[in-house]
Amino acid sequence: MNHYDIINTKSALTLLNGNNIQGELSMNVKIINGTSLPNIPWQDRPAGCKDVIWRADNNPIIPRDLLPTSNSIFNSAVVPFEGKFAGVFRVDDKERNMAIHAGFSDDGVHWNINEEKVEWINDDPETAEANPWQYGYDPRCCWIEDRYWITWCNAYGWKPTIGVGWTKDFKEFHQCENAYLPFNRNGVMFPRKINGKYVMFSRPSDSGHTPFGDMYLSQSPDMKYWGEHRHVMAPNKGWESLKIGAGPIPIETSEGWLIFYHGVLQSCNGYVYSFSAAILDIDKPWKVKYRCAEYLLNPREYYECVGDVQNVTFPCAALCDADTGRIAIYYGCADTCVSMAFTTVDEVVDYVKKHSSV
Ligand code: BMA
Repeated sequence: MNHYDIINTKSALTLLNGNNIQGELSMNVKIINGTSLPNIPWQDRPAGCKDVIWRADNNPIIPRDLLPTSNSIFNSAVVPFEGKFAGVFRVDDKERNMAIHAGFSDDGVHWNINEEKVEWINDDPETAEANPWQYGYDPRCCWIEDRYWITWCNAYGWKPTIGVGWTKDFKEFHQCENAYLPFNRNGVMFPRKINGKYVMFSRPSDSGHTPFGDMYLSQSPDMKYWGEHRHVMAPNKGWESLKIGAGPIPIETSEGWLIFYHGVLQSCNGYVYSFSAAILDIDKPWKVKYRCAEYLLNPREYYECVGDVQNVTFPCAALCDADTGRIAIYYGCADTCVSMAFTTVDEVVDYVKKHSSV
């Protein structure tokens, strides 16, 4: 495979003197198995901004009180759906129950979120009996083959592990068996089978506000039985020195799997959640090819620093347009609201490679 394939399309970006301009497309990094998303929500990098990832100027795009009953809406996942967009949202209500709600959007920016939480259908009565709903949070959503798979932090006996379910229409949601034993968080699926197996990241943890954690991945022939566990990454640099966890669904590129992940620093005033990117081997995704030594986005805007939990930027989804390499990232802010940020595949891959600690 030529890792520097150039693809040309009519409507894309080139970079000139650090500014995005409309023009002839020349993407250095090719997106594999991606889809055209000409309606991807997008804002050009603001004049004078030198950051690899830049924020939307209308952040936060989802306020905490979008629903009459919501205390906060954050750490949520969106996908392209029927030419528009749909998603699964973490909604904590005013009793402080944590649930997942479905939502819809024409443009990926303005969202209608259902007031009613998702009622999961258990196709197997034994699963229903063994795993009654208690709480669920931090959903991710991944199109694989013929449906949208959803993973989330799910209570089993009031102890967090990874819940698994699916939907085809964002109206009817089916719940499967939990993937793992407690304690676990940040279950994130890959968008296709690798070597004949489904693959999912997770971050084994403890019952509380886990003061540790490495990223692992597990493999499954059937979405039910998960094994062949592999260690992927441990905390490394200062910004992520306490614990790390997978974020959006990995993006397949000619350089490897592009992932965004969060990292936590323990300061004298509490945890600080930032995020960055890494590139993993396509066939053995537990092998890290490049890993950015620096964070790419950290809490510094008011809505990221002030809220129910201060200093949190927590990405759970990324849209990607295969034609232009544009990426729109959705991230939770201060455990309170949802914001968006933008980058391009070329820029983020180039930066990660040049600033890699691996
Ligand atoms: C993690 C999770 C996230 C949350 C973060 C910061 O452990 O609970 O949902 O955003 O802590 O509070």
